[in-house]
Amino acid sequence: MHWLGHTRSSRQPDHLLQTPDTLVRAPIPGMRNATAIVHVSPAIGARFALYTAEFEANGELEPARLQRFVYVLEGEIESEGRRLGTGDFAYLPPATGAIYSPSPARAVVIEKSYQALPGVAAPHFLSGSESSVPGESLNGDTGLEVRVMIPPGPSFDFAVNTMTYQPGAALPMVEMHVMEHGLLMLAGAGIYRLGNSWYPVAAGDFIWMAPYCPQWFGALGKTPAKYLIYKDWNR
Ligand code: UGY
Ligand code: MN
Repeated sequence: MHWLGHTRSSRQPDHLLQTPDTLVRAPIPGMRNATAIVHVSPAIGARFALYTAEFEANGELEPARLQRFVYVLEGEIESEGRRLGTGDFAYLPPATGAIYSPSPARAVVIEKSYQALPGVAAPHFLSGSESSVPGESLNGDTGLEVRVMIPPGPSFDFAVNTMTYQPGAALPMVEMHVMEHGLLMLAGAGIYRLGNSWYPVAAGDFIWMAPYCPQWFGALGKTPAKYLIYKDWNR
């Protein structure tokens, strides 16, 4: 990468592919002994922000004005009295839940302004472990498993899932939908169609898809491909 200015990263009006060679680290307000890689934010037109928080020992992230979802990529963090290890997640309502890291750790943080629905109660704190969420096959394809981390129902205005593709598995259709996506490749590799381009992608890559961005993925290689995917939901 960076050979004569080459990169797989691409920024288009309806999507962004961000590869590890182009990531820039910078602190954001409310962080101590930590830094952020902001993958997507309203700066590009998204209605949410998604960043990787990289914590040193005794790292801290203060509560945000917005609701948050946190997924631990590596190490251990603490929030609301819970210890979260690799693969664990938590939902934090607006203005709650500082995040601490006793030792170095990395976590995905998603922030979104909560859209209330009349007569529907706002969600409370929750935490869990991605590996204990039962996998559901997508449209009966046993090669493609979805794990839904946020409970369904109108309280939550977004969803965060993982999708695991066995080598050769693919989305059954090119999707075009009103929801936008933030996606972090967690493992494996494949080809992502975004708009009218087809990109090779691999673990560590990030993708943002604007509403109605045509999208399709097929897994390549000898090991499963897995990604974490955010979408606005229920509104
Ligand atoms: O939930 C989704 O919209 C998902 N199937 N999209 C995607 O994987 N690009
Ligand atoms: Mn989709």
